[in-house]
Amino acid sequence: MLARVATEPGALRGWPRAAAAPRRGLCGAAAAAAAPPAVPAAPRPFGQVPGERRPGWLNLLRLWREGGLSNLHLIMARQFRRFGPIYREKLGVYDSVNIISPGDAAALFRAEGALPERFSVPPWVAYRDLRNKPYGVLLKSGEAWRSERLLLNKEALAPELVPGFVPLLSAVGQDFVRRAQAQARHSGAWTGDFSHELFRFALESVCHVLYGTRLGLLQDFVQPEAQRFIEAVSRMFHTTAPLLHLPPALLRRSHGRTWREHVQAWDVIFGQADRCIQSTCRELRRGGARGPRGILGNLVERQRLPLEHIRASVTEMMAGGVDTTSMTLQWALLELARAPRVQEQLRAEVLAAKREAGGDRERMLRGTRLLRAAIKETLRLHPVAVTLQRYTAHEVILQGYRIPPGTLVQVALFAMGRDPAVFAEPERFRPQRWLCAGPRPFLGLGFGFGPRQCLGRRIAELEMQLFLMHVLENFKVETERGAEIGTKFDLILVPDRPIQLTLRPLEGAE
Ligand code: 2DC
Repeated sequence: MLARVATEPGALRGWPRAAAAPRRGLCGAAAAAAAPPAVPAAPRPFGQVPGERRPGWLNLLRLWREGGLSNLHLIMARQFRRFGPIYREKLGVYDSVNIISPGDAAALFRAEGALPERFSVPPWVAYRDLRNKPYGVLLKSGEAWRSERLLLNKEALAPELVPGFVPLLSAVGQDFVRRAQAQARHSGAWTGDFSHELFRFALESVCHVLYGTRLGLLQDFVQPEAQRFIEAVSRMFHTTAPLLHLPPALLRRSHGRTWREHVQAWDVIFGQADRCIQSTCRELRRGGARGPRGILGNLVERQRLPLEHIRASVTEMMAGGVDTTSMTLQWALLELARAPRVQEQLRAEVLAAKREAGGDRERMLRGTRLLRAAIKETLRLHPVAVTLQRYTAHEVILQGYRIPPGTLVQVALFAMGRDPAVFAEPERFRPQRWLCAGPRPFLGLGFGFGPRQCLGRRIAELEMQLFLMHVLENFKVETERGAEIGTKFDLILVPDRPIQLTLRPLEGAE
């Protein structure tokens, strides 16, 4: 029942849109919500923000009963229909204000201060406390966060890094194509559930950039440790969700099964990342400057960050780079298979760019705007993160309510992406909507915003662009019509059932 509600066109319409002046939107869409809400004469007090004033544990219990949290994104969409574009809710020990309009997101990010803080996933913090491990940049806060983040930006996010990343990521994309071609040789096409292939592709990609070496995960034989790592990351996400709203102090002392599994999953993740980090460091000491150095090598060489801290953040990047890009690519392939015309347009763009750039991948990237828009469009419909969160640094007015400093505010990314007041025909996959002239403020928030946005963004974007480029040059992507695929909250948002896809070699492709 829930699954239907949120996908229905117009399902999110109909709340009192107080004072939202219609504005120019995305390709003519009436993006009323993008307008900053006109502030009423006197802002209303925080206490009047709509919502259920029930104890947090009661809300949590209800959420559990309605599908064990895996419908969190749909339940949020329903709360917006019930309460309007802002509501307050206490889940477990965490009290938050939820917003859905891009104008409010803009106001929130203006109030994030110089040291922005997001909700810092309590089970992840509790694991590090339990094992006495330093936090990586994802979990750090304050000045410690800022200085480390600035150093990491230089090695992972800065635009100057693109020329170095492109060959590393393109090589992995090419290997995927080679593997797919070999698979297709038997029966003319390669059909199946690609999630495992894409997990391996994603891990291979992120490791190439981090360590400068190849693991060889796109061959028939996959090392069991790599496979174990992949499974551990999924298990880590899966076991985070049910622990998310419990107090950390309780977690650490808990003997529950989910917590035990969570700890074991992190142990595997850290163990495997440590092996990769150590062997890279050994190579470095041997002066092994063969081939590219990788992010880890550069961080160690620069010596501005203690090794312990480098390890913590590199481990986060390695774990963060598996399910995120692979799931997004899976959604992208599904959307392309369902929209053959869009797929043809993208292919035409890629092939034209290839002729123009003579196969220079970096130049090709500059000539493929629609391809980049297709990734944005995929993340609009299928964001990895259900919400973006910030603790306000000073008072901010949202929908005419005074939100005091220190409040946890969440931008409901999933609900926003499907809100017809923000995106015309939200259920349609239409990358073109991103290519129109005019400002599109706070609409493409798939990687977050500002100094606290996703550190892996550059890697993820290039990895996905290059992957889709290689695939579109060589294969037609198809899927069987039939069962609609829904979304499930598993800490990150993932498909609720396996997706069957076919890669059919194009005539004349090498
Ligand atoms: C989960 O209510 C739902 O990129 C919570 O690569 C709020 C929340 C807070 C932080 C979000 C998390 C949600 C989803 C997963 C995110 C995470 C921040 C970073 C993380 C979005 C929305 C992710 C997947 C990282 C994970 C890196 C990790 C493996 C070390």
